[in-house]
Amino acid sequence: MKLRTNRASPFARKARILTRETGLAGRVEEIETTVSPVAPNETLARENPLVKIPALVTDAGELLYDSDVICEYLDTLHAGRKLFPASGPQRFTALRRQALTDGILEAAVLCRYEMAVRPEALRWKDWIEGQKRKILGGLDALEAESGTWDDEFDIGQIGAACVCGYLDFRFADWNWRAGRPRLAAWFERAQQRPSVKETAPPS
Ligand SMILES: N[C@@H](CCC(=O)N[C@@H](CS)C(=O)NCC(=O)O)C(=O)O
Repeated sequence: MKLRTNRASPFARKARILTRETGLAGRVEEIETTVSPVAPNETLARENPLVKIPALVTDAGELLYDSDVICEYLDTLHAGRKLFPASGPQRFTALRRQALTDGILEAAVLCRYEMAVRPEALRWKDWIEGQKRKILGGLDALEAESGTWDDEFDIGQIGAACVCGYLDFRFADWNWRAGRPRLAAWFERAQQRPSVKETAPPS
């Protein structure tokens, strides 16, 4: 299988953590791919018409995107503990957490584009503040739940690790840990996992 990815991408990191947690890493070739919302990438466009990463080409040649679909597909390919709980309340808690962490990441990636890609004269401060409010509200929700996480690590926690890592990588000056001691302590522990360590964004 071929996974289009980028070491800086928090969405691609979800899939990269999942392959390492499930013993699938050897079956997935990671192809470092550059993306920008303002520069075409014809090769990627053939695999994902939305021209975003991650994008997966399966062994059967099927094209899969986005990170949610790729992660759930990969989770069907191993016999170990499932990172998408099969049923019941656990499943929907994990899926809701994935939605929450995806939403935070979407807002954070949009802020990054607004602040680093959009020409300075065209930047819209209120819009950035609006996205930032979603990010901070989402982090507060994670703070409220993360106190009970212990060693639990499913697609919800994978998303949370990608959120914390991306904020450290791109928005360290926002100091997301302030007032969020439980999430900060949980992330310290999560970072000890080889899957999280190996997929850290470039320093
Ligand atoms: N909903 C998508 C979001 C993926 C995404 O936004 N990826 C970013 C990189 S982190 C990207 O490819 N951006 C290029 C663009 O927006 O054109 C997913 O879960 O995979």
